[in-house]
Amino acid sequence: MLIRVPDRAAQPLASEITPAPVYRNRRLLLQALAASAAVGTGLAAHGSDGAAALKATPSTVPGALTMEKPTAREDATHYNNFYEFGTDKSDPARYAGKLRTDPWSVEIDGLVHKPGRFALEDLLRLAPMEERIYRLRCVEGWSMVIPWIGYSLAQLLERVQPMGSARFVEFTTLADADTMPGVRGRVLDWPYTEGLRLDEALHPLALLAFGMYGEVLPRQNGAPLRVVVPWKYGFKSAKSLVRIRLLEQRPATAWNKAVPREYGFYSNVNPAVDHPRWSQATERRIGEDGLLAKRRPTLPFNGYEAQVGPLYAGMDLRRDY
Ligand SMILES: Nc1nc2c(c(=O)[nH]1)N[C@H]1C(S)=C(S)[C@@H](COP(=O)(O)O)O[C@H]1N2
Ligand SMILES: [Mo]
Repeated sequence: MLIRVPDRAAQPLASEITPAPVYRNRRLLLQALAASAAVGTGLAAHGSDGAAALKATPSTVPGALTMEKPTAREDATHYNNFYEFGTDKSDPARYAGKLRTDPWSVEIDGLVHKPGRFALEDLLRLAPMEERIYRLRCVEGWSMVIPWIGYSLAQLLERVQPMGSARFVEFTTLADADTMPGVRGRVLDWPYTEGLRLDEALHPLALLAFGMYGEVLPRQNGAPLRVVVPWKYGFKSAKSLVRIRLLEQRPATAWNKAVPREYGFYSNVNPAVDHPRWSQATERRIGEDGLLAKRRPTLPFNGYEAQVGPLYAGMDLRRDY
């Protein structure tokens, strides 16, 4: 097992597990120094609960390291959408503790030459772990900046060798009524599924994430592995993945099935196309609220247009929302 709960005394210093890009401005450097001082006094770095550290090196993928200040870990782990655990933002942190993430495996099938069931241990070793600091924009109008750890989804997809006929990728996530109270209700048609066009899934920014903030993913954020597609609304980034299937036809996706008029298949972040019930022009950054905090403008493709814009050349993004 690569992931095990480490002996507290053997935990690395925050300076070893907090990658260099996080130090890029003075304010962050001071925070990091405070965190390493906390280790010296026996308190856990990151204010976290002793989760296993996950080493990573800063990503060299263009666009992968936003310079924006990361959201506080406490906010990113206590303000979540993970409807399998309930619809309240605090439900995932409250109820996800029961999720069993060991053993875990992911079935990869459909139009691939090398289908199979991949154990988490093998997925953790498949490619070097990179830190990527991505903006995450929820379709509800809020955003965060999260330092993820993982590698490009393309590295896994290339391993299974998609057939020439494969055009789409479907993601299926865990639906376990015993440990996930939300799955007993009917908010969505479980299991949660999502999908991407194959060329989107192969874009180097599409991330298969195993960790965040220097540690393995907390359960409420999609342990033990999830997708993160930073240029799309957050619901495209499926948590707690159990199956990846390559298809010729576009797969059905959970939110599109539930409310097709509101949630399209593409769901690229687009300030020019409003949700039928609210504007998408601006967003609230979590942790920066308060009466005087200004909403910030939402950027096309969530700020990743330079990297991913060419994927959509010639498309009408009002029709293909
Ligand atoms: N399986 C599953 N994945 C999911 C969701 C969910 O309800 N179930 N919610 C999505 C939504 S709406 C968002 S905004 C992001 C939130 O990720 P975070 O809690 O790690 O910030 O997860 C996405 N992935
Ligand atoms: Mo979301």
